[in-house]
Amino acid sequence: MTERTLILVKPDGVRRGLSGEVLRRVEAKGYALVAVELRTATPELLAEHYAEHLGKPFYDPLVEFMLSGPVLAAVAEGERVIEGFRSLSGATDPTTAAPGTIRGDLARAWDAPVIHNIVHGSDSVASAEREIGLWFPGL
Ligand code: DAT
Ligand code: MG
Repeated sequence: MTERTLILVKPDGVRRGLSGEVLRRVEAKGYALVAVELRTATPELLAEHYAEHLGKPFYDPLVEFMLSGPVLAAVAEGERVIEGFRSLSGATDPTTAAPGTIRGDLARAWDAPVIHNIVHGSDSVASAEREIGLWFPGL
């Protein structure tokens, strides 16, 4: 089924100049970019985006990290792209994310209270619809 997913290159990825590398991998895999925009998040947007993590020990550091610089927000489209981009991203913990994945190739553990892992990708059809609506209300 053709789907859309929300992709964020997080502030660590933008700072390190990896936005193009992430988009390159998405396009090389065969997904189409529907929207791409460099944005600065707001506390209100992140409170909605990360609502599922409210109350967890890493929640405040996560929001602070996501506000630490611009993010590249993108929407990609394709057959099973939600699952496909999660597969391209690799596991949440970049130390053990498989080589060949974005996180496995490009990130490692940092001495920080929150994991820095370069990208966000929606994890289900419901999350993708919700997150695209938050970041790109015009789509
Ligand atoms: P993912 O981004 O792989 O979907 P998630 O939704 O569980 O992972 O968590 C959102 C982000 O929060 C994740 O990309 C990095 C950070 N994070 C998750 N679990 C963490 C933990 N145990 N300690 C520190 N940061 C964490
Ligand atoms: Mg998640």
